[in-house]
Amino acid sequence: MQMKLKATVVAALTAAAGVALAQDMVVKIGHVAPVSGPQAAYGKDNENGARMAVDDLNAAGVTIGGKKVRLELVAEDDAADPKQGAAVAQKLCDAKVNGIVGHLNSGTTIPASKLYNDCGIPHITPSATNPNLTKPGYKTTWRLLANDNALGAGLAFYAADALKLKRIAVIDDRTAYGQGVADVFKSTAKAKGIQIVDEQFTTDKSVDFMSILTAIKSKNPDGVFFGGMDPQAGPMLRQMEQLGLTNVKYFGGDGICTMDLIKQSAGAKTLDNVICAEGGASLDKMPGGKAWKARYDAKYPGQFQVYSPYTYDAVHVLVDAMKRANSTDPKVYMPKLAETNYKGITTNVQFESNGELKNPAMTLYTYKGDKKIALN
Ligand code: ABU
Repeated sequence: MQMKLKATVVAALTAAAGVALAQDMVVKIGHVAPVSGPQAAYGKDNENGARMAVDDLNAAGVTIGGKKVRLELVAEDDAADPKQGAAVAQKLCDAKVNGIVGHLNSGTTIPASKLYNDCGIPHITPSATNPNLTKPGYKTTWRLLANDNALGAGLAFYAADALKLKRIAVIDDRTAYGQGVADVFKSTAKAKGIQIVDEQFTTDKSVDFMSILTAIKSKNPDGVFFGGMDPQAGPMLRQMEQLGLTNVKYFGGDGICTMDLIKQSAGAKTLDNVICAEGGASLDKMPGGKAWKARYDAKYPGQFQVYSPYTYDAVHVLVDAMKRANSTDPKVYMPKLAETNYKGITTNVQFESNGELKNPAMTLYTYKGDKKIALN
């Protein structure tokens, strides 16, 4: 009899807990990055950061407008392809997610930003750095790091003022990011008196650069700038070593400034010639960087690349705006994003009126052996 009563009480409590869970409002956070193809390591790192934020927020408990909410990550793969990026963006619009973190690449984020504007859902990119992203003035577009105007110019200043280089060849992968950052580097370098001795082009799928590097070698440069990502930069560094371009500095933006570059360059000594720039503070200088990285490494061993701290903050920035608006409805909480003043792990996040981050930091890095080292 007592056993039966006990079972009834347990069933009632379980049912009550079930009802309580069912009553939690679900808030869907979309996330888009390439988690397949050559750039999958970046995409997984981004997705990990967003998932960690969702897990942390759910564990802490989130209440919006007096209601307990449960966050759910809707993770999509755009394979770094602009067409797939647009298809996935439309899918997230149709699913009426409450906010979006992404995309990773400028080439996918720029076309997707129009779709998000049309469907009225805000997106925060943690990594797309082409300045054109914020030019249309969409109220739905936000960026959490410095753009390529800062990165390209910062690298050119370093080449001219710190390294006193005179002859630089420029290569880009013809993507929105690669071409954009290379253009800023070129114009700033020329203004600083550096001669651009050659310009070559490749793609974000190529791995053989022997012919363009041979052409560049004949121009006797003291530096090479590459606008592109690490699946190209790694093999390019190996091939530069094979061609004897071992005393040539190698510049690139945040796209090459990854932990995977160490693996991709497979022991090439030319890795030590790399100078790359990221549009934020180094982990050591981020307000919560070191402690956060230790937690990330415990949860996702060996997967850290570069942008996961920004996807982590992006989820929090969206939820912070929802909390201040007492609403998860994008129409209602969107104006609150403009008033963001959020102490994140990357920085104290505030936005300019065009969606760019206020006062972004920039860090230059080099590599020594298998270590990535901040120069400032
Ligand atoms: N910022 C470099 C990688 C992402 C992009 O802008 O395409």
